[in-house]
Amino acid sequence: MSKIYMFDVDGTLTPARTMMNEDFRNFFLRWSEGKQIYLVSGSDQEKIKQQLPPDVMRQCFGVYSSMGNSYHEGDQVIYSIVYSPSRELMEDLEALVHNSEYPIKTGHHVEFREGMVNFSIVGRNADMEQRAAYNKYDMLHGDRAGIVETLSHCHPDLDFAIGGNISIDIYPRGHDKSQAVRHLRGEVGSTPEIIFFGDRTEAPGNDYGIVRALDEAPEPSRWHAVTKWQDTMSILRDSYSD
Ligand code: M1P
Repeated sequence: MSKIYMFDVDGTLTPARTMMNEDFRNFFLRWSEGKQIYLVSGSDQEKIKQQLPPDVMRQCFGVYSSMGNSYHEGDQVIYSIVYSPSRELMEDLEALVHNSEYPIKTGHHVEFREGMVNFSIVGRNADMEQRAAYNKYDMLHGDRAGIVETLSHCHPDLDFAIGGNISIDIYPRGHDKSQAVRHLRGEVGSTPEIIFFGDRTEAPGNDYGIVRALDEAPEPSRWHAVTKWQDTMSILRDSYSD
């Protein structure tokens, strides 16, 4: 085996929290035949399965979810890391929601996942319209970047990363997507080339940890920064069709 392909999900294979496009699904099924594919997402396993059809999931040898804090092969959980956020962090998140000038708060602001929490000012109950409105506000005001900066100062033991359209992933320092690369290298026991696709490859994006790990590792690797699934599809078709 000469190449391993790793894909982020939201923003890379699908729009955030949205089903995979049907044309891309058909292309991906053909393209991935005989290839070694892994997913590495900030999302949990359940959300990934809502967005990627079962036939696409079956093409994936393994799925690193919750920033690589959990790993599945098919329905089998291979590992899952436990994390309990501190009372101080929970109070800070509550205060941020309370004091935010953003007017729409839909509830479910903190979601507990394996090894991490996901935090959102508008709340994970937001519908698509509310998600789009918050995302527009965030792009205009840098809301999430400001929150990441504030929280990073108060909690130096934690990492805060932006992924998707409305939320921030929070986890113990270093427990980012680089875990997937380290685990995979250990499992495979050889040095195949890793090729990664992600949409948040710049700090504080939640793909930054994995691309940094790939750049620093002595083993061969490549990564591609995309902004939407169409970019991923074009790169796969143009550069990895063999
Ligand atoms: O992969 C990062 C995040 O992508 C989506 O984020 P949002 O809800 O902010 O659009 C979600 O899948 C989220 O769970 C995930 O952490």
